[in-house]
Amino acid sequence: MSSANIEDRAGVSVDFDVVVVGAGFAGLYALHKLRDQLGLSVCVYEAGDEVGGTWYWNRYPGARCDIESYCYSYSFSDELQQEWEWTERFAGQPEIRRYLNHVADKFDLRRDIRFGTRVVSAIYREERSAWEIATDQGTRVSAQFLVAGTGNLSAPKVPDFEGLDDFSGQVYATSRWPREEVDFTGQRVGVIGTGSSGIQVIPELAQRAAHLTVFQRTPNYVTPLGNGPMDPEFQRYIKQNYGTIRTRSRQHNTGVPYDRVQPSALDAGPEERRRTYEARWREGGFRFLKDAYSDLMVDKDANETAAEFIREKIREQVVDPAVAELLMPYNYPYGAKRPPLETNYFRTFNRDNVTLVDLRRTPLHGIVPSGVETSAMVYELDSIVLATGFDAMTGPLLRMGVCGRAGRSLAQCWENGPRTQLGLMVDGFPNLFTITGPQSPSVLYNMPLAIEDHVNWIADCIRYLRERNIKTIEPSVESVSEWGSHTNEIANSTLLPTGHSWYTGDNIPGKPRAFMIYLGGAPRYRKICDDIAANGYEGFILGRELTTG
Ligand code: N01
Repeated sequence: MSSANIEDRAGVSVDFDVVVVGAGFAGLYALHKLRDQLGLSVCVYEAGDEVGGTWYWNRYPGARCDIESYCYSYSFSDELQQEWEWTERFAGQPEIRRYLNHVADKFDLRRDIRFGTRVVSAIYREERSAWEIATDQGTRVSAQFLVAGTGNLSAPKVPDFEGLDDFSGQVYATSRWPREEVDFTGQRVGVIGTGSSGIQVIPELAQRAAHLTVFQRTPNYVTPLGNGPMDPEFQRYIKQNYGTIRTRSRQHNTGVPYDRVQPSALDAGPEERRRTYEARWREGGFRFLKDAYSDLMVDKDANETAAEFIREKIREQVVDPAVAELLMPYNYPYGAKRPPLETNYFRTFNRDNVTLVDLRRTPLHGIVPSGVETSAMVYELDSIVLATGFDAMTGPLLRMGVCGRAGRSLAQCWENGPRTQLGLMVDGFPNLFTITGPQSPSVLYNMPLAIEDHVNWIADCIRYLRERNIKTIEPSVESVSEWGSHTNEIANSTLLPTGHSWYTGDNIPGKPRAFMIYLGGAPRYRKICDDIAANGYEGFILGRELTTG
């Protein structure tokens, strides 16, 4: 079916095979795969004005990826990976946005994307076995399949600072940065939040503002990114060996071709351990976390060796010992909050125009017209930058107004935390697929590869259904419960659930606590997904008896 007549101007509904939500890495590949390889009619709704998803919205100074770009990119087209030249080891947001625009052009994707259009409700109509999707532009369409490419970190946490609206200066959020360049010259700027976004934006703003005040609640274990220009020789090597590199990446839990991890930090003597940590520290990326010792995330003592090494490095970089002490994380294991990677972060606190405020000692009371008020004083500011994070994993899906069978909302279904089969589907929500949904490896894998794996699985599933004239698929209640138990069991055998962050939902007041990422590793996960498909979608209910409207 051609996708030329997506909807008419009078807003009359027209059916699609598939509606995809989001035009980031996930939505773009889903559109290409489902439209161009399966021949389905596909309509994509995207709230932003351009493609890019997370790389469209998070355009704050310093935003860049922290998995090497030659890995943090699509693998589905060898032509694409051969023709695209990365200029830096870890591409900045503008370059990634250019890359995604290039992908959209190359595969002629824009014609089936409705930009500036947010999905506000998606209701499953049982009598038609179809989804009815409504947007904020007043359109209503129906589709047999609904594919959420809404991302894991796309719903900003709504800050609950008292008095924020009364602030007389400007407020910016890293997650919704303005398109126009913001000139901070001569300004007193405050940044609230020292997660990955704060850690990237702080060194940049320190160079632009007259004075920068950083409001830190929890210090982070931060290791160097190790960015630099892409070496042309290395780029040539990658292109010649891309097939092998992608295979090796997919065999690794993190989706990168790391291969030097050693079994235990505790088996190594102090000198050998130091040498290993030093080497991984210098190499950058996630090598320190993922390519040093494999027991860092399961053994507290092993973890503490890495944690203490990082604290020593903070002491080395920060001149004022009192400031260094404030920047040191102590009361949770390394990696139990998502560790940020830095470029010049700690050294920024050596600048005369930067002040660190410890919100644990002097809690933030609220925002007043002239600035930020803590229990100690008011910090007078011209601009406030919120780097306060996201309602992660479940937030983007719950904000879409999804209702499944019998009018049951996704919010009701997930009131005690996400319930899914494989992080891909939800019981009671037929034909709804969630790309990198909660309880899949998602954010602890390499996202473009995680997305490709999921989209390929979804495409195979739809092809299977179509070939057999099956109208609906949904997981059984039992399979969902089993997947939840399996996911929790693995998570609880690690140190990760002991942290308090968006991994667990702790960053959002009132959100049910649940560890939302599958930690069994992407290779094992992929095999489970493949086996389920090979066994005729074992654990899923296939609705032969239903007919589309
Ligand atoms: O958000 P965060 P983020 N009062 O939740 C603080 C990805 N990412 O946007 O830790 C005071 O990590 C909060 O303090 P605390 C990456 O996966 C990737 O930075 O809750 N402070 C914390 O310091 C990352 O993990 C890249 O005590 C408050 C900060 O705000 C994820 O996105 C770049 C507060 C929030 O940190 C999220 O990162 C950027 C309050 N009321 C992001 N509320 C790459 O490099 C929150 N905070 C690829």
